[in-house]
Amino acid sequence: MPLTVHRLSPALGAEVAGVDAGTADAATFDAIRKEWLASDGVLVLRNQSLTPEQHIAFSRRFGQLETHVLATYLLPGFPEIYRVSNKTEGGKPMGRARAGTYWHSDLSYMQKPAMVSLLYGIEIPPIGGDTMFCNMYAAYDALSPTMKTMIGGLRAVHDLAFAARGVFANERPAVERAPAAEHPVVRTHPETGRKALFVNPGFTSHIVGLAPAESAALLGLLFQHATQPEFIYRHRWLLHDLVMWDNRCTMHYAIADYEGIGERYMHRTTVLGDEAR
Ligand SMILES: O=C(O)CCC(=O)C(=O)O
Repeated sequence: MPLTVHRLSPALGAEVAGVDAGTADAATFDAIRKEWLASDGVLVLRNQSLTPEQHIAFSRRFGQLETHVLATYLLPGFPEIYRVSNKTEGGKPMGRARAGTYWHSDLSYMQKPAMVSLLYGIEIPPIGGDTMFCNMYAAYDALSPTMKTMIGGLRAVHDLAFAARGVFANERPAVERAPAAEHPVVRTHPETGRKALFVNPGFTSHIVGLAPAESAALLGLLFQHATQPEFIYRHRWLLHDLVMWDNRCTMHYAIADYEGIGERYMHRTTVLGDEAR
């Protein structure tokens, strides 16, 4: 079945209407997957109606699911689902509040970083709570040939304990158990064959073989370059969107600007990918 697809921004992103992820047959799933790869990293399925079981089953069609290291935010009975929310129940958080309020690529601190994350918007505030995505293929392509040569053979360390000093300060015991991983600064996407920058402010602690000041300066330059508005799509959530982002060629940033405005409750699954090469 051909899908009806609309590009959401020149930078990246596309939306598909009229498909039901919960009941998609194999041909529909293949078409969704093809459009996801063609979207440069963000595909939005509108108007979904997914039980946790359906969300998990749809996600498993991409590959093996990961159980998030922050166990307190997992959906009871469904360890594959990580909850992102500003809501509380009986005084306890219903999900991680202010999750991802920094540029990052999911699980880049793991040996096999995430392939795709699938975030389902179950409650959204009337305004605010957008998620920004940046296209790391475009960021790489726009570098000068000399810079591409300079960074081509470099590797960087991604470390959740590094993040623990900042955004994860309240989660220290859990995140400091996670070992660090080393990846190329430029990776080749295993499915599209395109090159993408693969460093992010959230989890990349340093570039291997550079002095600390050199590493900080180069990473700062690459982060500033990658997050230029021209490379960004800002997703304004509609109720029951299922947003699927490719962590191999994008970074994302969740904007925490809705406290006192409304409640936001989301379910996320994460599919493991290959080692970055
Ligand atoms: O809440 C969002 O929009 C995204 C949260 C996030 O960054 C994540 O789940 O990795």
